[in-house]
Amino acid sequence: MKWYTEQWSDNCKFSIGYNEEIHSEQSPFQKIDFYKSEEFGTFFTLDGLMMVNEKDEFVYHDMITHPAFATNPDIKKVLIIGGGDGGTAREVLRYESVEKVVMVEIDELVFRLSQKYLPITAAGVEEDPRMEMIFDDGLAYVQNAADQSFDLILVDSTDPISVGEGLFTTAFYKECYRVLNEKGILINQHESPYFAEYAENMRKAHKKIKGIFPIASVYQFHMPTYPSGHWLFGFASKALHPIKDIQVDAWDKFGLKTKYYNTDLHVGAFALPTFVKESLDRD
Ligand code: AAT
Repeated sequence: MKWYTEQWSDNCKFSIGYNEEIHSEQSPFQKIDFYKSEEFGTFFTLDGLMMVNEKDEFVYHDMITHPAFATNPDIKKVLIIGGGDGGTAREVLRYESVEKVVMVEIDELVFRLSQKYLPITAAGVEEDPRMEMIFDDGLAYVQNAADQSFDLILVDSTDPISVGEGLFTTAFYKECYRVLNEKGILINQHESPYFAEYAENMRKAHKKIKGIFPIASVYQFHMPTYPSGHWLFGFASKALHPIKDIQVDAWDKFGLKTKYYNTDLHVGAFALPTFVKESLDRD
């Protein structure tokens, strides 16, 4: 067996045994590698970092999508930034009430290779008539988008290195605020509280968003293949509070079967461990 290894910190590595590397290509933006493994099924990495695998993708894609819809069941227009594997779009498109989804992914090759090797996330997404796919930089897209044009923005991005860096800036979060309508919600990549480098990125993102949105919280979930397995999304909003405004009955009425998310877990996910709260509150 061969081993894929990711450096989680200076002194900690995570490895997955794989049977076969099925694709390796340098796109204009990043190095893309697809592998086949027993434990996690097919998975792919960007610049050597785990993005998606068949075994735990449901955790991530449930958690990036459903908390916003349970807080505002009237969401109709959604902007996805990144998300090239299609998994986030797949979950959003399960809501028949959604009228329009714009997905802005910088690297078309990630989507094309996911269509070929990861149908679990990418199949059917492009064919949905509500989808508009744009292959461009997410920051450039929001800079040119009209005021108040979306109900929800989901930032399904890589970490704040290389092409993903612009999606962790104050300028980007400000543009998100502007293009969201008065009940708008922003869900963004919020990294991990555990290893120092990731925790620093978590803290910086929270500080920036807190200065822009009146409601800015963070929620957690268990993602076995991301560094430390303890991962976070940010929930920022112009008006709606993820706990006070949750609409349990309305969400149940959608009748969606989910494998990770439920509305009890929604409430629990916003209850953060003390070390995470202290880290987020530190200036
Ligand atoms: N659904 C979980 C998969 C991802 S992949 C993140 C995607 O963001 C990649 O396809 C990448 O090409 C895209 N991306 C990066 N920067 C930009 C940008 N500036 N504009 C648009 N798309 C971008 C998330 C994995 C999270 C990993 C956490 N460790």
